[in-house]
Order: sequence, then structure tokens, then C-alpha cells
Amino acid sequence: MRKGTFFCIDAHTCGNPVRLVTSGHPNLSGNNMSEKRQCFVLNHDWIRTSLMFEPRGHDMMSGAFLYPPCNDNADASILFIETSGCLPMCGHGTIGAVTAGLESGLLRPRQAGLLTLEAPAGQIRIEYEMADGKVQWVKLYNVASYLAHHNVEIDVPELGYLTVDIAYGGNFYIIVEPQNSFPGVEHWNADQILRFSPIIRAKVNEQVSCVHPLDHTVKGASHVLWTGTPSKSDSAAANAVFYGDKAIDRSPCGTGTSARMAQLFAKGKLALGQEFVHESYIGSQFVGCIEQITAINGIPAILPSIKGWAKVFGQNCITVDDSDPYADGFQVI
Ligand code: PYC
Repeated sequence: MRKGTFFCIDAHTCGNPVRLVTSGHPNLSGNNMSEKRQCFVLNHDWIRTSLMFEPRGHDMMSGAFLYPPCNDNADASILFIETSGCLPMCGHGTIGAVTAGLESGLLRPRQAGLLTLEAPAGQIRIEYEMADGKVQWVKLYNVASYLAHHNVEIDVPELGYLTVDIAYGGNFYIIVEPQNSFPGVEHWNADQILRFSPIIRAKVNEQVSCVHPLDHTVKGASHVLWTGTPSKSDSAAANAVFYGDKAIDRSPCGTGTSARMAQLFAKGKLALGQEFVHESYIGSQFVGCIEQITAINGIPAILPSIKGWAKVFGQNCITVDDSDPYADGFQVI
């Protein structure tokens, strides 16, 4: 049965939506957020589709539930819901959910300015600044990120051969840099990104396997990150991230920026401690940094941080009822 009332705080992180659902949480079984994510996907995914898809959401919609922590050393747990599924990690979602959670009083850190959140992909340490009841910025210390495959060649109808890298930053990203068949994201319109991304994603997943070495439930290249020259003089690079079936991230994408920094580090193009200002398709910026160098099962990796801001713009009480033929939501693809 699909039935529920969900209070939500609606916000955006650097332009991309974040819907923090503050009531109607399903009970999730599992010892950690990865197991709880599996439980949600198996038993409660209609909540995601009904709150993210049309008519209650839209192609870009992204949200989160906050849960009590699974470990004593954390303040809360976070479950991401999005049009593309239940992500292991979401950077813009974390910044938006933390901002909405702190401003509404739902998140009560043990120490002002610091939080530890448990995400399905791992523990995330957060720093933030608050003034006059408003969160000014949020900085998250993301999970270990690494280059998974490099120089993968795919043949794309109408484009020709493309050489791409695949990196992990909480999700697996197919990174497309300017080359003969792709002039750079600043030269492409949204229609081109939406048209070619699903083709490239399918081709890459046919050719290579992406499975997280420590959590085999995190698998598959899900996002396509198109790179290019930024429009602002203080940005190091521009990107547009494609996700789900029809979405282009309006924010610079936190997990995408982490994956991009891991790729650049592996190729000797970004150094430990170096700031990396990443620009989104609409020109908004995150500040990334490689905080530490590490390894995952012997694979060289980085520990990245991402700093950005979010704005809360409203509250929403959404009811879902079986009597609505579109209770599960729908997509127009
Ligand atoms: O910020 O990590 C992110 C993200 C993932 C998908 C959309 N945004």
C-alpha cells in the first residue's frame, strides 16, 4: 500500500534541489547505512519515486532522510533519495540536508560547528558556520576517492571515438575531457549532454566493471561528468554532471568534484593541499581540496573535502495515497 504524509524542507545547494524529508521515515533494518540503504531499496523505494518523480518532484529532484546514528561517534545518519536511485553518497545533498537540518533544529551537533554523519558510502565529517540562525557554508570531508579506470575507449554513434576515465567519489563517474569528438562542456548545450550521456553510460558499463572494493553493493558507473573551461576567472575547471535519466546537476556536484580531484591527482595534475574551485553548468562554485592521500585495498586514493552553500526556500507537506493513479510518480523520458 502506498500511503503516507511527508513533511519536507525544500532547499537548493548552489542551484540543485534538496528536499529534506522530516517525517514519514520508514523503519530500516541493518547495522550500518549501507545495509539500511539496501533495506530501503528493497522495501520502500515507492517513497523515493513518489517524492522525487513528477508530479511531486521533477527530473533533477534530490532529497534525503536523516536517521539516528548507527554508531556512538556520529551525530546522525543520512539516506539519499534521488531520481536516479538511492545514492551511496551525495555532496550537494549533504550540504543542503545539513543546512536545512541545522536551521530547523532537527540536527543538534554535540559540538557547535562540527558534525559527523553516517552515509551509506561511509562516515562524513562536516564543518559549518552559522550566523543569525543561517548556515553560511558547509564543508564536508568525503569518503576515499580514486581513479578506477583510465583511457577507456568507446565508440559513440554520431560522435565517434571518445576516451574517458572512470573515478569514484562516492559514486562512479565517467569523466569526459575535451578531445576531437568533444570540444568542452562550454560548447555543448543541455540537449547534447542529455542525448549522449545515457549512450556513453551504457557503453562504459558494457566494457568495464566498477565495483567498490570494500562494499560490493556500490557498483556501476552511474554519472557522466563532462569537463571544460570555466566562465569565472577564479574557477579551476567547469563541469556538468548528468544523472538519472534526464538530469544535469545545477551544482558543481560534490561526489563528482571528489572523483575529478582523484582523477587529476592520479594523473599528476592536482597536488595534495591544492584548492580546486569547480564550476557548475550554471556557474555556481564548490571549493574542493585534497586533504590527505590514502589507499583502499592497495588502490591509491585521496581524501577530498568539498565546501559549498545551500539556501532553504520553503516547506512542503506532501501526501501520497493509493487513490492517486500517480502515487508512485512518473517520468517523461
Ligand atoms: O553533489 O554529489 C553530488 C551529486 C550527485 C548527484 C547530483 N549531485
